[in-house]
Amino acid sequence: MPDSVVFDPTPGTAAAAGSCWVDEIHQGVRYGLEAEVLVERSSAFQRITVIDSRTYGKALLLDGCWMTAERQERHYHEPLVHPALCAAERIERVLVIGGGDGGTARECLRHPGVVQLDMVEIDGEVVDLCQQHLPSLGGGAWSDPRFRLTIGDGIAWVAAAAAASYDVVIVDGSDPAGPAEGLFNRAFFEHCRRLLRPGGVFATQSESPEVFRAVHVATVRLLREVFGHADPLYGWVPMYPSGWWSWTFAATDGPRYRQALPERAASVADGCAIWSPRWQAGAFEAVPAAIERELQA
Ligand code: SPD
Repeated sequence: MPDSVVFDPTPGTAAAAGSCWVDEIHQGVRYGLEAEVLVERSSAFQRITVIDSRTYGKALLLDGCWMTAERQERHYHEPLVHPALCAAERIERVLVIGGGDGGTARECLRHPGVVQLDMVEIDGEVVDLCQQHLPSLGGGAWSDPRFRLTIGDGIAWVAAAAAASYDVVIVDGSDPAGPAEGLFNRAFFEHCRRLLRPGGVFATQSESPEVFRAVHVATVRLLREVFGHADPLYGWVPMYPSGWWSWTFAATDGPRYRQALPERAASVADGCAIWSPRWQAGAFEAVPAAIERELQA
């Protein structure tokens, strides 16, 4: 064991030969990775970019915004999935809207109590490219007999689905522009609530409290109106703008998602890199003071 820590302060500069800087840019700030671009194409819905980055492995951008990367994705998928799956009254039937890279489905299917997982992703090209270039994201989910993939419109799916037909509804969309815009409004959230059985839990990614603060606060407020309560959970996805991220949870019968059921938690915790019941407890408490005031106003 060395007697002192070693820190290399050499700043990075130009990208290495064959690589370039790939950035998501917001309001005068760039969030970038050094990478080689593998795929750049437009689907019927959006521009899809797949890169091989020096630090985080293969990664996906949609319309120029970071979605996921092989060595970052657990920071995002574990906090989205496990507070919901460890708390719902039952978890037999799970619905995932979006989630085309497969990471959310993979984490859900680690719970042995899940009998059927419906995933509705609007862009089949995202699924194909992730299966081809980022296969570890979905892992065994793509061939799991409990998994049913529909390429279609998640908004239409929730509007058409029968009331009380799911135990957990998870929204893993991109930012509220383009194809994901309709995943952040009252009508959509009301349908999600309608689909839940008693004791059911809803979860959605709810953007950065720093870079997308207005969207974040509006999402939590709207969910509180629709469900009567909702709570944001704060964590980090270092590749996303500011690195600071949030997920918001609601349930049919009160904030049951704040407390992980010990047996469910025990069945997944050892395989997690970020989530644990202790991490979750702190993350629900870590509401920035100014946002807490804003949410109470
Ligand atoms: N700005 C990034 C928002 C991304 C939300 N979804 C990411 C997809 C990962 N499954």
